[in-house]
Amino acid sequence: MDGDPELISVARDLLADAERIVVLTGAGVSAESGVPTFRGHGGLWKEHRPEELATPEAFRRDPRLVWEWYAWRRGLLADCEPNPAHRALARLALALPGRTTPVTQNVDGLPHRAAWEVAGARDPAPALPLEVHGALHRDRCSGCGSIAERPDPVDATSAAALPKCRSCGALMRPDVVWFGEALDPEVIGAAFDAAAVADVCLVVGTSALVHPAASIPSATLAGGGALVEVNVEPTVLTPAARVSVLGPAAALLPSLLDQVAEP
Ligand code: BJW
Ligand code: ZN
Repeated sequence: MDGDPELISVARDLLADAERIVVLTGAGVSAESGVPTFRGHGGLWKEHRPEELATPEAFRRDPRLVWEWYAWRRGLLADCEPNPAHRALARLALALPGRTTPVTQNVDGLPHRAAWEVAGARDPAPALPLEVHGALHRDRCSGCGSIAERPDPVDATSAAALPKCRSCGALMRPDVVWFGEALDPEVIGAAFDAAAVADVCLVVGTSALVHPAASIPSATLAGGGALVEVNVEPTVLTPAARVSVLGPAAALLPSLLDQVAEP
């Protein structure tokens, strides 16, 4: 499915006329890079639901199991590359600096890699999204909160082998936001501020079921702006969208955005 050309044209016009755009991406934008989504077809891992694994309670109960899951996902990501959807979004943000705010729920770091790739000699900053759910490649201390980059794979074969904090000795954990945990108020606040003044919120590849991130498009609607949705299937946001284009993000976003991003 490659999207209805008429709907793509309406979406393109809305984006071209917008002074300010906020882009909210979810797992679907990375699906064509080979990163599994959470819900629906081919969603994540074994018999566990993310809601049952991605919680502080699960980590307290069985940190080895949780680390095994995240180590497996880090391993998967090592073979994944940004796809044409990530690059199209990076081109848009670089073409409209200060007018586009990219926000992602994804922890895979692929938008950052696309931003650096597309920016070349330019500053990638306008295309680096607000990562409202953190980043998978970083560790954070479950005791003192200190952050560490981890270039090597985590050994999750035994509880004793799990990584410990160099400062306080507590267990390290992935630097991501689990269910029941607060999002960084500065990061999620900046996303809501941008959404509230955006003329268009472009929502790509999210089921929009996980709050507060799923409420970001509502802030644009409340401010009088419009939603443009790109997804392979309808979502809870579809009835509120001015235009909803059905199809895979990597196939649709380059043709949808590249004319908007032209100088
Ligand atoms: C494609 C495609 C292609 C596929 N092209 N599209 C209000 C109402 C109800 C509940 C709550 C509420 N407010 C808070 C809650 C509770 C909870 C919550 O939302 N629960 C609901 C599930 C019911 N929220 C929280 O707990 C949050 N914290 C919080 O609220 O704290 C309050 C607090 C304040 C003060 C002190 C203490 C606490 C935290 C939420 C954290 C979510 N974390 C995760 C895991 C991150 C780490 C990790 O990756 O392991 O984030 S869960 C998981 O879901 C991940 C994602 O970012 C997030 C969203 O998923 P996403 O991206 O939408 O993926 P999918 O799989 O759901 O959808 C993929 C979509 O792509 C589908 O639509 C496909 O069709 C589409 N698609 N291929 C285009 N090629
Ligand atoms: Zn520590």
